[in-house]
Amino acid sequence: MGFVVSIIGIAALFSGCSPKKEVGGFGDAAEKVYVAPGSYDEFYAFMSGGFSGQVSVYGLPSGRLFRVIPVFSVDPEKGYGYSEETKPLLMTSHGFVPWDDAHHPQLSVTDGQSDGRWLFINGNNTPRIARMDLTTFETVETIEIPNSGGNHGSPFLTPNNEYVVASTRFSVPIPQQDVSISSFKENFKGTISFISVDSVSGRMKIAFQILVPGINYDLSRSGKGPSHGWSFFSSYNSEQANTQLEVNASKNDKDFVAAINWKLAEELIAQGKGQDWTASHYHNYMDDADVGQSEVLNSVKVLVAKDHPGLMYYLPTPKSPHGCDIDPSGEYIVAGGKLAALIPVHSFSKFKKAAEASDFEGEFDGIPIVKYESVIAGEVKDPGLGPLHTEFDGQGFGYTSMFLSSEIVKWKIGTWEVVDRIPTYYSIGHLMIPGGDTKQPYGKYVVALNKITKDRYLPTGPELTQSAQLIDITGDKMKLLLDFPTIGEPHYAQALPATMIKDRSVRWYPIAENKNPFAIKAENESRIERDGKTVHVYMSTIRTHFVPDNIEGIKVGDKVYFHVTNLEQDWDVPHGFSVMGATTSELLVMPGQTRTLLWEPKMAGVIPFYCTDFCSALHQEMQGWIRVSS
Ligand SMILES: [Cu+2]
Repeated sequence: MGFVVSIIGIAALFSGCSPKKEVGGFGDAAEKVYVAPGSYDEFYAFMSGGFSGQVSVYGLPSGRLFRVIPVFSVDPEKGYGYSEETKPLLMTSHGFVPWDDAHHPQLSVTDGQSDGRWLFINGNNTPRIARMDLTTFETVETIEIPNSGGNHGSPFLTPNNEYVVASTRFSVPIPQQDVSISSFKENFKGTISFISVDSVSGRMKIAFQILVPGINYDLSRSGKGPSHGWSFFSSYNSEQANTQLEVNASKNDKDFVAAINWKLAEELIAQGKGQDWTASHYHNYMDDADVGQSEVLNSVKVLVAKDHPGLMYYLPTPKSPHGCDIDPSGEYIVAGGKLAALIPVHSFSKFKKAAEASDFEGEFDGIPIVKYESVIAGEVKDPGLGPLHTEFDGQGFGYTSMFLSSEIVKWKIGTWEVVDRIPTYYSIGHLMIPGGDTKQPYGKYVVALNKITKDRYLPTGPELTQSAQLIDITGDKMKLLLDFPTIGEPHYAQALPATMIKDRSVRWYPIAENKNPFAIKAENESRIERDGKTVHVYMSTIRTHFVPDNIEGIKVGDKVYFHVTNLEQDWDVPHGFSVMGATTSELLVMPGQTRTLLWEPKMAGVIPFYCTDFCSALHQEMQGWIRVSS
């Protein structure tokens, strides 16, 4: 007896010493996420960097970080937003804005399935949408959205990339005007923007905007299958409060899911029913020469929703809904009522019938409200606290994130019964199943995108990393496999099978096809040209030298443009370039590419420059000098 007691005593002593009890994980979890050296991950996951303004690219199931794609933020690692070629991508009507809050990566789709061509993401703060090319993993286009106050419900694609859809989170006076904030109900409006995507080039253009009642539009999905042609948006603050929203926007028992018939909107625009509104906005894109261009557009076509019967309806939805997700069949619209004690699921076919029969319970600011009982398909009862977002596994189940009770809840489509739940650590926002918003999800995993990691990792001062958690959904019970840290806020993510894009990855740019106006195709084309106080240095770089490497004749007060062309034609051999005192960043130049650094010498002397990206055994010898005279 004494022996047993002492064993327990020792065990208690040891557990008392250990920093914490392990939570989650199971026997063969390590094996399931282990990707052996030299082997590839099965999925690419694209995660938003939230307030970092970037997108990060991870492998699943390993959770390894492969690349950070700068989107709305300047990035010294890649020279993005610093080189003359990429600066134009960050131009807006407010000037050069080198930051944004990026939330919802969205993979391009064909017939409702990921097609692996592009990735879109929203900038919340200064309303913008960006497009990345998945052959190069680079941002190639940004477009500003006018008549918007906060681009949160964005960019949710229609099933064939017809449109990137974006809604206004914060209603504001539209067009902007100097009015009292307390005149919210009279003067504040929202917009829903449909941005067309060219099917070949991917180029975006604001096709039309719809002016909608002034409430907060939060998240969106576009219909598919039977609901193709419609887009759905969760909304809150139907109270139209303008102060202390935590109380005043939570009073109504129900807010809405807004349904927009975009096929009808297209017809109305074609019939000339759109109003031309003055709305200055920037459209920035990398041109055929791989040089950023900015164009300023001055008007948009606007449809006023309440003037066009059939264009917009409200579906009553308890209670301050946040997420708005469509199941793979396109029949069910799931809204996460963040303050609701259940998950309401609307039926598209019931909604359509009710709309056609004018089965309304009233209207809100001129928009008909369909009767709740007439559109609801079912309610998932007692799901947990704070339902937010839902994704689908393609096997007949929905998975909903529960912010307040920090868990994922699995429920059955049709019976609406909860069949499983698993804790997350902690405070999950979005969740992601590879293809979980498409017609045919790939399933296999659900990734929890968490806000808080207290006591989960080694501490790093007052701020801890945010995290993602990989959960196996192949069996009846969800199983936690892995925690991994993320960049910025992993707000939302999308994933697709690696095979869809791996073999299409660009390895280098053919030098013969380099159309940059300042490119050189061989070392013997390198030269220095002066035009008044502007100097153009046409420079080549190849392992392991620059040409020219001795530059004389530069004067204090000159503007010196270094146009550096990387002549390498080999995979994974970028070169870097930087000059002492450069006030921006380095250049990072891909094989076959040209990038330009602007340098303004402030003092006489001999100034060194060098390659910043370790490229070979003689990388340290890759350097030169610039003589600056007063
Ligand atoms: Cu080098």
